[in-house]
Amino acid sequence: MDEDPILVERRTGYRVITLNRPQRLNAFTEVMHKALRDAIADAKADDACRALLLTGVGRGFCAGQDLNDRLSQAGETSVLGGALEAYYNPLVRTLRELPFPVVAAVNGVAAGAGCNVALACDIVLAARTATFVQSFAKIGLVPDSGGTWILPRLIGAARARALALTAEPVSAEVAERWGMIWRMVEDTALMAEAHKICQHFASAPTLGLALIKRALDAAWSNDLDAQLDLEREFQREASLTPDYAEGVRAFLEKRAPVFSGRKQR
Ligand code: T3D
Repeated sequence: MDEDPILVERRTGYRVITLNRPQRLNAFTEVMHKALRDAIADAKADDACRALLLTGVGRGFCAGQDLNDRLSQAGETSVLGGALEAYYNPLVRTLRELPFPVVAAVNGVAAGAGCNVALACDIVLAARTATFVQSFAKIGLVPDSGGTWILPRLIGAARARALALTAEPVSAEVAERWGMIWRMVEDTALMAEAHKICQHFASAPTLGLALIKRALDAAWSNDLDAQLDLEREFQREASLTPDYAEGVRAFLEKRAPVFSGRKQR
């Protein structure tokens, strides 16, 4: 029997989803997409889940689409677009819209859609030996899974254009320097660091964090005027959460806050 294409671990206040097709550098199949979609939906539906950690088994994070599924026995390829519509695009939208932070622990090579799925996460940590590759141009394709949108916004037009056109790999060290990711850490420290961040989020003011995610994403298409209005609305919304009241009380009482992350205590 095939191994589970993803592994799910419940930790206190967060979940860990691990891509588990190491023999193919965790490349996506339809089965893996469906399992990932269900696991994320399950995490979203769980009130106790306040962060998500995404990583991979073995020496790869994810090598994008499993290309074995793109060649028929007769050696023909088929017209693409269906899997983007059905799986990749919903995945990227879901990661951005999840009402809690998503941390990617990029343990190894992240290529093609695997790279862009990682970059769609809220906080990207990468092991020193990890690399990021917009590998699409090597096989005549176009960066997808949000790559053409997010990459120039993260690292600027010149670097994004060159990476997309050349498919040159970027080391974790350079990715950090360019602002493509949050931080590079030593390989042996990667998971401990990723868990530490998720543990922090597990007791954070989750509703406020969800508003921060939405505000930052909206800023990319809003003008300043619209963004100022949005900030006012979101601040109003945040101020109605029990976590705001707790945060202020805790500050004034000089103690650590106890955030519920919920609408009501
Ligand atoms: O519907 C649609 O298709 C549209 C959606 C598209 C989304 C996409 O992601 S398109 C881009 C697909 N991905 C790629 O083109 C990346 C292909 N892989 C690579 O370029 C390289 O494997 C890496 C740069 C990622 C890593 O290189 P390296 O030298 O470290 O490892 P390797 O030896 O190439 O790979 C190790 C094994 O994984 C190898 O299998 P083997 O020979 O040991 O049996 C290799 O074939 C397999 N593998 C790696 N990537 C894929 C893969 N098998 C299937 N699909 C892959 N994407």
